[in-house]
Amino acid sequence: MPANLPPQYLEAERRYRQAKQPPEKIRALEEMLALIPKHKGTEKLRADLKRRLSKIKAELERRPATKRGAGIYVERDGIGQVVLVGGPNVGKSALVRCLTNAKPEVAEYPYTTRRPLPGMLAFENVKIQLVDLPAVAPGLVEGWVLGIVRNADLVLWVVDLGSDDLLDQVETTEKILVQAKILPRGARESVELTETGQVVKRVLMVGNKADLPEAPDRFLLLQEHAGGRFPLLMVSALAGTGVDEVGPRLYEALEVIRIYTKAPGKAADFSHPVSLPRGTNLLEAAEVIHKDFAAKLKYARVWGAGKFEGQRVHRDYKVQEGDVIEFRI
Ligand SMILES: Nc1nc2c(ncn2[C@@H]2O[C@H](COP(=O)(O)OP(=O)(O)OP(=O)(O)O)[C@@H](O)[C@H]2O)c(=O)[nH]1
Ligand SMILES: [Mg+2]
Repeated sequence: MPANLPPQYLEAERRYRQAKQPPEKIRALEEMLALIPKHKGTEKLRADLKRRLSKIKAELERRPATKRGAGIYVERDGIGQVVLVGGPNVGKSALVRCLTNAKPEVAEYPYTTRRPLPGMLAFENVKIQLVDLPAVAPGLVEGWVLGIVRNADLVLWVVDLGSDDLLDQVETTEKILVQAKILPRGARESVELTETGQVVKRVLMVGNKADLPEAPDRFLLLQEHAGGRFPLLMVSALAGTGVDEVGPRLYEALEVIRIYTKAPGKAADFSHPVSLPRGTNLLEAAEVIHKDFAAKLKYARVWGAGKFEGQRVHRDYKVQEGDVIEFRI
C-alpha cells in the first residue's frame, strides 16, 4: 500500500470496513476515491476501489427499493416548500447554509448529507422553505428522498459548474427523477403525463461554484443544454455571487401571489401577506382566510396595482399580486 495516504482517506477506509449496508459501503468508497492522491503510485489501488464500487452499485440496482425511512418527511412552512436536488458534492448544503438560517454540514467528500434539513429563506415580506436533501445518485437514493421531492412545491436543481461531466450529471439526475415518476418542468413547458402515478414538478436550475475559473464556460454549456427548458441561474454559495437572485426567482417559480387584508376604516397590514396560488378568485381567497368568511361573503373592496381604488369586486374576481382587500360580509 502506498504510504502517503491522507488521514481522511484512512478514516473513510475504516468506515468502509465497518459498513454493513451497501449504501454505507458506497459512500465510504466514493469518499476514498475522492480523497486518494491521484498519481502513479495509487493507480492500482484506485482501479481496485472503482471495481469494488461498481460491483456494489450493480448489486444494489438489482435489489428492490428499500422501504427503510418511509416515515421521513418535512412539514411545510412559509409560502412554499423547495427541495434541493442534485448529485453528490454539488453544493446543495452550502446553498442552504448561505440562503437560510439552517446550518447543514458542508464537506469536501460526497454523500455528506444523510437526512433532510429545512431552513427558511427570507424574501421581502415572506419566507420560503428550502429543504436540504441527500444527493441523488443511481442506486443510492433512498425512497424517502424521492417521496419528499414528490411532495414539494418546487425543485431547486443544483448543478456543479466545477465538474467536467456536468451534462452527464444533469442527465443522471433527470433519469432518477423520471424513474420515480417525477417529471421536471420549466416555466413555459407543458409536460404530458403518460403513466399513472406521474407528477409534474416545477424546476429552477442553478449552476453552483461560479467562483471557479472554468465556471463561465461550463455555464454556457449548461445554458445550451438545459437553458431552453428550465429557468437557470449561476451562483456561488461560497463567494455569494448571484445568491440574491435566488429568492426572487423562487418566488416567481412558485407561482403564488400575495394579498393583504384590511378592516373597514383601517390601514392594511403589509407585514402579514396571505399567499395564494395564482388564479385564485375572491371566494377561494376568503375560504383560505376564514371558512365563515367565505360563507357570508357579499363582496369586497380592492385597492391594488394602480387599477383599483376601493372598487367593489365580486366572488369570481381573480385576486392579483399586491391587492389590498376589504372583505364585506
Ligand atoms: N468553489 C466552490 N466550492 C463550493 C461551492 N459550494 C460548495 N462548495 C464546496 O463543494 C463541496 C461540497 O459542498 P456541499 O454543500 O457539502 O455539497 P452537497 O451537494 O451538499 O453534497 P452531499 O451532501 O455530499 O450530497 C464542499 O467542499 C464545499 O465547500 C461554491 O460555490 N464554490
Ligand atoms: Mg449536503
